[in-house]
Amino acid sequence: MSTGNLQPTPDDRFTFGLWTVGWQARDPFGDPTRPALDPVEAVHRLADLGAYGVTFHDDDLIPFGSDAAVRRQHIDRFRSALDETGLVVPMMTTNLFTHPVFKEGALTANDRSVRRYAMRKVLHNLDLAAELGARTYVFWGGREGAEVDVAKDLPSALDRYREALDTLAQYVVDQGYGIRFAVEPKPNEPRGDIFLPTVGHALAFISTLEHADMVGVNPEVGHEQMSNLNFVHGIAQALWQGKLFHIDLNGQHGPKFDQDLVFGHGDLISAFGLVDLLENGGISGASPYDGPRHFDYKPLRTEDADGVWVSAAANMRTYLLLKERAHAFRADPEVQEALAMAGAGDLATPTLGSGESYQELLADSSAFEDFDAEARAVRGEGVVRIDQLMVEHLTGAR
Ligand SMILES: [Mn+2]
Repeated sequence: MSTGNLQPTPDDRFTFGLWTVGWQARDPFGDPTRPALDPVEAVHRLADLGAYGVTFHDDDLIPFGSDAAVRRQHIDRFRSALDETGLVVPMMTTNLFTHPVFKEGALTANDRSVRRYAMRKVLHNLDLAAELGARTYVFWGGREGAEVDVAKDLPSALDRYREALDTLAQYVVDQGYGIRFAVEPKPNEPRGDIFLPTVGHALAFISTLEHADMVGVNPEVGHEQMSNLNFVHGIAQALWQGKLFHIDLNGQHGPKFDQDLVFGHGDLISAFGLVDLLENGGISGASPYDGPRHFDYKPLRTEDADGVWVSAAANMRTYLLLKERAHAFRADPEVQEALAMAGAGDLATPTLGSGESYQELLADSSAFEDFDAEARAVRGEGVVRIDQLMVEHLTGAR
């Protein structure tokens, strides 16, 4: 096994949320284990580690309730740190979940005044997103959901969600901001159940929007795995539909609370498949994702400040290791032979011939009347050999 250069550079387009390295490790059962982190220090430390950019919720940078002068002070010193380091802000988002006013929902709260307040909070932060050059604006509706289904008019909640995104998208169009929206699915936590719980739900919802063309998804590894879903399949479909506008990379050990582990520190084989898909397009080699590789993780509560930066570096190093391993896997002649034996590349060939319709298919006796299903069924498909070759590349045995 050979490893190339594993030092991250801005060309790798690694980005981190301010709330990730800045997480003080307060959980439902325990107090913080780390002091607050100045966003300016976060920018410098991430730049030193080779990151490309930072992302944030409005309240990560500007404390909730700040007046205009204080708000501007926070923005200006953050902007200076960006200018000093060259870090960019490719994505921003709104905190519509921490303040108690959002306890019953934000854009989908029963209380219309809360909904109007939430929309204004987004509009305000969209102006800052444009000012800082963000290209993607994420909507994670952590409080958009319910614990008591009979206390919520569920179809109306989806109406109000759509109304909000239609209105906010119109604002972006009218202002000429050139920002795209990305809906982030999550099945539960903090709400008992959250609306738009999976990539599939989000894609279906987006198709109903007035500005559907400017709305995609921001899937997170752990969020899909919390639902026991295959994240690689979800990403493949989002890419296939041209809707992978952003991605949140982290780790998760199956269906349980949202662990937000370092990328690759959960299901490593799934992480390999994901990086292979993002970097190589999988077997087909079709258009890989070209957006930021964004880490949305939480440094373990066991770690001190030094451990935060060890974990930040670990996300990037793991991604680069998997990228290197995926390239080696694809380049291995034995892998290529095994894939050819399994006919993996044949799936890209259309089932009907050029110009063929169902009439020709009906007339083709070799397709049905003379097709020997019993004989075909006897042949092995050769998939396990490919799985083992992948594991050997992943473990450094090849
Ligand atoms: Mn998460």
